[in-house]
Amino acid sequence: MSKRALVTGITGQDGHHLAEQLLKNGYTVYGLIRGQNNPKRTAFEAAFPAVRLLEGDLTDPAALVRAVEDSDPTELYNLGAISHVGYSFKNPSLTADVTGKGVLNILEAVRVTGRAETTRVYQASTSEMFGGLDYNRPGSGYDENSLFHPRSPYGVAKLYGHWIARNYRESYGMFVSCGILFNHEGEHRGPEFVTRKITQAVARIKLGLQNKIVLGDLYPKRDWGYAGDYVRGMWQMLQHDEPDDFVLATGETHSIEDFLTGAFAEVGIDDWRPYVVQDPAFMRPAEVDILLGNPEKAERVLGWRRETSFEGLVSLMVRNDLALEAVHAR
Ligand code: NAP
Ligand code: F7E
Repeated sequence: MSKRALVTGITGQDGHHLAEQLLKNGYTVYGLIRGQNNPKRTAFEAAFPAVRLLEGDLTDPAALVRAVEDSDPTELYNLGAISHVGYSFKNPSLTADVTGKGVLNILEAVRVTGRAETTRVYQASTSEMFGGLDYNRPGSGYDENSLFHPRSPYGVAKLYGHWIARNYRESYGMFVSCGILFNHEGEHRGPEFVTRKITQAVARIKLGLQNKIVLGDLYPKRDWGYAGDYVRGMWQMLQHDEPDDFVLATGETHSIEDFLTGAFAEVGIDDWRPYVVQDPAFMRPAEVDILLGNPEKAERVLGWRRETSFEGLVSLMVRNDLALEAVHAR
């Protein structure tokens, strides 16, 4: 049987890794692209000439119906979202429309086109739904049964997406699986996220192109893994016999200070403090203090394993940015 995947958010970090993996697995891959002149289109088309791009926005139900009809997907990966937590505080209504109601729009597009029984759907849920507060923080890490307490408009919108996905599974018998993914990073991470912001700055400092890096809070802890490992887990969820929810995480947590230490050490700098300035502009009205996930279920049921360590991730990202920034240093 021919395998066809429709990926929303294909121009994002995970979309890049997933497109690579699906093409390798023999899928015909369709990607949703938005905007009348999306500047990422040219670069994406050059990197992935085999991917068929379809126009559409998650807030436009008719466009989603067209995209589903045109691609007739056996698998649909809903990765599209406003995904930046800080930005979601400044644009809460837009975040609700895209990250929350967009999930409903995509599920409806599958259902009203008569594909409820034939298209398997992956919903990109997130550890931000847990909130990282003391009262609901299990020692062994958050798992599929932990309490939710989202701490941002992004987390709240994602929780709506998570529950509407579960509701379509229960109401219409649709194969909809939610991956509750903890932070995952890599060479395609957007520069607005803290890990990439640090590795780009470290590379530029090493090459004499920049002196300082301006950050917000440094104490929060995250369970950081490598995006390439996590998209493999998304695919495994849709190959499983039953739709279900799965946490993907490393089971380790590190502070931003730990990330700074590792990234600066990679270029031979022992003390990062002289290079870092803190600015409240990068702090959030409510912070998620600590995230730690427990991937036991995904490991046991799906056979998922993460292959890249925290140290390997930091090193990979710094080396990637050193190579990219070296062009500007010449
Ligand atoms: P990302 O790099 O920010 O990519 C987001 C994608 O969504 C981009 O392709 C973006 O398109 C698209 N998008 C934004 N608004 C849209 C709209 N109105 N209609 C259609 N598409 C829209 O995010 P990511 O890191 O790859 O994450 C993928 C998904 O997993 C997201 O849903 C994110 O919330 C979730 N997630 C991520 C993590 C993580 O640590 N990375 C963890 C848990 C869950 P443009 O390129 O045109 O802007
Ligand atoms: O922040 C702190 C910030 O923006 C991490 C998204 O993929 O993962 C991601 O959300 C931490 C926070 O990621 C800066 O306050 C300090 O404590 O890299 P981030 P995030 O908020 O954890 C989850 C799982 C998702 O689902 C999201 O889509 O770093 N921080 N200084 C900073 N953060 C940023 N961005 N920039 C700073 O200058």
